[in-house]
Amino acid sequence: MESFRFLTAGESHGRTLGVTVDGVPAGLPLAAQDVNIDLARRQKGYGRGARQTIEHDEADIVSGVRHGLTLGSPILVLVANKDWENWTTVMQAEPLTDDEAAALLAAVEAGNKRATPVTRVRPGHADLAGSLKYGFNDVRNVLERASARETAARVAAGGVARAFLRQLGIECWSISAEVGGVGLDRANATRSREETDASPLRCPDPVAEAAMMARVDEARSKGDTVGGIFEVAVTGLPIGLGSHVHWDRKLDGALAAAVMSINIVKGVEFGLGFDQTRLFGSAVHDIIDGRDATGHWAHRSNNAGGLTGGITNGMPLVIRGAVKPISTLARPLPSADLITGEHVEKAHYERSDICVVPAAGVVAEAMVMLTLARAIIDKVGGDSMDEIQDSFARYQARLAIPPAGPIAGGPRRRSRAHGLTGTDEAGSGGDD
Ligand code: EPS
Repeated sequence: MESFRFLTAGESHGRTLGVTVDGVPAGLPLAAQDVNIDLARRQKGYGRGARQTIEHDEADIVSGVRHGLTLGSPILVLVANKDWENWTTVMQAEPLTDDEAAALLAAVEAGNKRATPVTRVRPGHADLAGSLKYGFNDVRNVLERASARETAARVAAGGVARAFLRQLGIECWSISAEVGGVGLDRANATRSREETDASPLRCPDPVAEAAMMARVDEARSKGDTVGGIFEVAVTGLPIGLGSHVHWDRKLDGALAAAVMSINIVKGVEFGLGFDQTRLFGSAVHDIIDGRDATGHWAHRSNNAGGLTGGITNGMPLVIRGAVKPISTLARPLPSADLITGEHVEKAHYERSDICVVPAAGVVAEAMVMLTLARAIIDKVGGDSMDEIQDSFARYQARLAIPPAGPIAGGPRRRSRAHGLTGTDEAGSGGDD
């Protein structure tokens, strides 16, 4: 059975978001506060929209945990939408009564934007393809779920994975590496993790951050949006998560799929990423210095980003995601109407964000942590934290033990006929 699998539910302006996380081991200490820290981090960032001033995302853990410890049963976490109270009839799950339908129609006639069906599709959003695919005549039926509001539920699930990974000494964190074409300078990355988390764009380089903020201001003043690049790093991973033996067991593939699935992400790279295509192999591959006394294998660099052959190699995992500029523009692009099919001067506009690079980084942390938690349980197995911690420690101790030297031709086999150690025939291939 797959561990740490999860399903989210909820519309952006519906009553609540929710996530079920299944396959979490029993005995993991977990409280809402563990999850709330990440929910709050996801809401922040210079260039975030007005919605974040309405919401105060908080986890309501309703199942799978008893007296602060997980039970091994599915964990259901709800994150209420405070904005729901402004959308009750527009978004209600129950069929409308005649009176409610008449009130909604009257609201449309009075010019209420929330009540009015959306038909002018936004370029870059799921509006057009989603409406045609599902046969909708109101784009709201698509945009409510396509909205990145759903990522709050993923972050809630990620909080559970973070609690699990912490028990094994594994830490995951992200930064904004680029916003609106302005990149950080690693030589100026002087901020601590706490300072970075508290900074407007979660960038460790204060000089670059000021220029990034200027780009956000420029976009805002033009009714436009900006994208960028986030970087997720994970420390404390053992060698050996994932596998080289088959495409769907390669951990880089699983991580890339997890990060690519984030609403706004258009590209994923590990370590040196696309830059390595322009270098000679000798400048790319991380020289291995050897095993130290603790069993750690030192590499001189980490251009591979912590994974080789689809397997973690003991170096920090480094993943970057390309964030496209938000597709809802305050100065909308020309588009077309879903019903008439005709060109319109302005696409639909609905309150939105200017820049979500720091928030996307927090969502990527969640997706990465959920994928790693699954990979760890795949590797060491176990239903309870005690079991997992024991087998995780045993596996790491085993990595520190030098393997026996190889015997050319393989170990000698026993002869079936005589039950004796075979002769030279059993181990052919030696050339000493
Ligand atoms: C978001 C909430 C949404 C948007 C944004 C992400 O809130 P509202 O639509 O009520 O303003 O700010 O959604 C999108 C980027 C999108 O494309 O729909 C959130 O909580 O992250």
